[in-house]
Amino acid sequence: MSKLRVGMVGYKFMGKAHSNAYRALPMFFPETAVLPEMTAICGRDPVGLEKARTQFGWQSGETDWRKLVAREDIDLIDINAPSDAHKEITIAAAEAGKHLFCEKPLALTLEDANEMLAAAEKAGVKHMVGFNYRFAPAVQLAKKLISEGRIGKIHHFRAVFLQDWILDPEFPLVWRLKKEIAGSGSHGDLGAHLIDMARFLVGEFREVIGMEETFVKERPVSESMTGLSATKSGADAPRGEVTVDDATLFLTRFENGALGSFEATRFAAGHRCTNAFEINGSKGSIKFDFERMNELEVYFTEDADDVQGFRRVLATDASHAYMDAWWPAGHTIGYEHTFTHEVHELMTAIAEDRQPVPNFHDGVRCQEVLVAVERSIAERRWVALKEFQ
Ligand code: SOE
Repeated sequence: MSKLRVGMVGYKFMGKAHSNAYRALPMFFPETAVLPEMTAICGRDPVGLEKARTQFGWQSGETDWRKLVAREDIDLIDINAPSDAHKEITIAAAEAGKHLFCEKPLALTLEDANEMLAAAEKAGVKHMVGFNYRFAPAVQLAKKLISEGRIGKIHHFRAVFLQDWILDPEFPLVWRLKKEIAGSGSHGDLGAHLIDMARFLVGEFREVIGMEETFVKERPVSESMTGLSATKSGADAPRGEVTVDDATLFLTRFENGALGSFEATRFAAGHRCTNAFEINGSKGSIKFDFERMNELEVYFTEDADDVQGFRRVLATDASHAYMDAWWPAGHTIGYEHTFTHEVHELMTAIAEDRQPVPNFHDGVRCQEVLVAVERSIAERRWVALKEFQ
């Protein structure tokens, strides 16, 4: 069994998710042609880094990503540090001949995303972008039903990504609320997943029009966050400006004529992680909600009249993507499994000498839609994707 030596930058929320995936892969997908070796983890704070290194099971640690990238005993660099770090690390890693796995959104700007893709292609390395929700078995089932024509021609794609973790105006000004670090707010963080899902299931976007709002314009300053929580600052803490959107909504017309609507917000009280879509076709419909990620609701117009209606399919049978590697039918899986499947695709693609999917091309396409929506909001008009291609 050959091994691929991984060096990972970042050790918080995504670092934990990726580490867990690398650890689970040999146990549940032992037949994967290339398996990861958790060679080195990298982060700036030596104390936090060492804690993560031992907890997650990495062999060594580096506090400077440049040293990590220069190491000869590393084949792939996994970048899950905040978005403003993606470009520099990715390009340096590509130039050092390392394969790349980068979290979404790929970059702060479309120009940066294109540069990252160009660097990866020039270096001839494999590149993957972290749109993990594609890898939920129920989503894979939706893709299969669509590809087999079982819901016919698609008319509508309706998607929402709803969270509420910054509803409290006293929630601190963490990095995800700063444009220079995150690129955008709900739009790039949550909307990017919806855009990728739409491209995966429906196809390319033709034109978009959007609107956005920043409901809380200033927040108490805070240094760090873990997952989606941060320590609240005192009442007299200095305030800083929120420079990203709290919510972004947009409409699209797809190249294939389908219509789409999208809503990404962190102000949907009661919604912790409602990443949901509905697709309506000429022969049926599909509904998915990540909070019930093992299920897919399907409706087929061809069902007999007396049993017409949505049915709930539990996508946990061995016939469903990835499920034969886990548990007997009916034993559900969770968020972390999407990352294991993602890393399975990454390792398999490298072993097969092909680009993983989704890769930096998908990251760039997603970035084009993000930017098109931003331009449409700034200029209050429909924007064609052709303007960027
Ligand atoms: C935070 O909003 C977040 O963790 C995103 O950054 C992830 O990409 C998404 O999967 C869930 O929400």
